[in-house]
Amino acid sequence: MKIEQQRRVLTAIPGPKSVALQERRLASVAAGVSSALPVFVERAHGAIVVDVDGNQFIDLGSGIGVMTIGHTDEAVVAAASGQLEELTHAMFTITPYESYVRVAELLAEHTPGDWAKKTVLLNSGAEAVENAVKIARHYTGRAGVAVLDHAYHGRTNLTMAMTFKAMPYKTGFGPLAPSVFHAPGSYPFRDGLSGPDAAARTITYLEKSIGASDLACVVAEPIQGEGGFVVPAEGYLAALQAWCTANGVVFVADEIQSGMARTGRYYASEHFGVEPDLVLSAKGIAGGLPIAAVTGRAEIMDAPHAGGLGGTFAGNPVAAAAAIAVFGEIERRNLLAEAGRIEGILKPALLELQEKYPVIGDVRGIGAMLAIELVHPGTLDPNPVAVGSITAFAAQHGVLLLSAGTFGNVIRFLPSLAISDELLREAIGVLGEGFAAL
Ligand code: PLZ
Repeated sequence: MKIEQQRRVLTAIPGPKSVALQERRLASVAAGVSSALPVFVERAHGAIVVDVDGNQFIDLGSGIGVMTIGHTDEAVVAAASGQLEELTHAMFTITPYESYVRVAELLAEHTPGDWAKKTVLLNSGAEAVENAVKIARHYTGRAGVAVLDHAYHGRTNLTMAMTFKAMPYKTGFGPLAPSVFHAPGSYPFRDGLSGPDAAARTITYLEKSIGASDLACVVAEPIQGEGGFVVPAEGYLAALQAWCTANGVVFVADEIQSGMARTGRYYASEHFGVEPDLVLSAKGIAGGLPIAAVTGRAEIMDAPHAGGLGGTFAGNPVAAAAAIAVFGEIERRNLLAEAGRIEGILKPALLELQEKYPVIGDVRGIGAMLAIELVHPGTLDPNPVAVGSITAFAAQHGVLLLSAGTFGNVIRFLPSLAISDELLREAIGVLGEGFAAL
């Protein structure tokens, strides 16, 4: 291992070099780009991130679920560096190359559904969402796009409109794209509804407020990411998909955060018995290189005319080589099983903390996508202040923890599947100290 897999706090957090860099950053980087923690990172490997002052953090966020197979994974680094020397760019829509095709084949193989599939590659998650909507509109000849409350789909004009939370994503950035409708979803901890009841509520909204004949697609995250790792009640997604199928509405699963082995299956949809028409991948697909995809039923994907989809850097050869390496490593190291190992350690520990600290209202998630929702004890009132205290405590003690949630009151755990039991237990220890210090 290039970096010892060990937590090490040498300076105050942030350390002096980070503080100096932060000054330069404030003078040169737009204020709208903020950082959760003003600690400048220098290197990373496996589950450890090293900052410019030499502090080593246990990374429980993985850059929001991107470094799923671990930082600077050897196979990914070798594939990407090798590719850099062979061909850095060609633009697939001018002259194609094999790696793009191979990524499409791998996605067809590993996304849910046993039917003919096709793929378009893009640069970012938001771009994948945009393209899914373009494809669904072309296929159906309809304009309406339905999303769920608490959803996050991106920061571009269309995806900003599809995202639920105004602040910080939408406030002041309008006008927003039209024909986007926000339907109530399923949030068992807060709405207390069963899957069928929550689905009935969503479907009533879709039928009465939009009308199926004007609806091109329903876009849903099988487990909501930014919204707070909200796991829908049992049966919810399947009922929603059945309604889509019955009404000629394209069902799109935004698996940008929940996909690529994070939950112990390639795609979280599999846990819910759902086979979406279109599946979106990004984040963890290429070990940190920017690439994203829309994959789905061939007849839907083939609806747009030749030349209708593309982009300069979309499906870049270096990122595609990295993606092929990620698929290879998931198989070779049987990483799907690692998500279960992580859940087996982390979830019981979180439930134990919940028994001790009633500020933890809910423990939820699947595999290496787990979360706790903090409340004022005995109520559902969100407690974002406690989240701030815990994440700050963790950072001071060498653990990177991310928050989430519409109310900012969720702590999410997205460790790399490469994290050892030891490191995970050590991070849990720090978390426990954080709660004791609250
Ligand atoms: N869909 C489900 O989670 C990205 C955004 C962080 P991009 N989520 C993290 C931030 O503050 O910008 C995301 C997601 C889901 C779409 C996206 C968008 O992916 O690659 O950030 O465009």
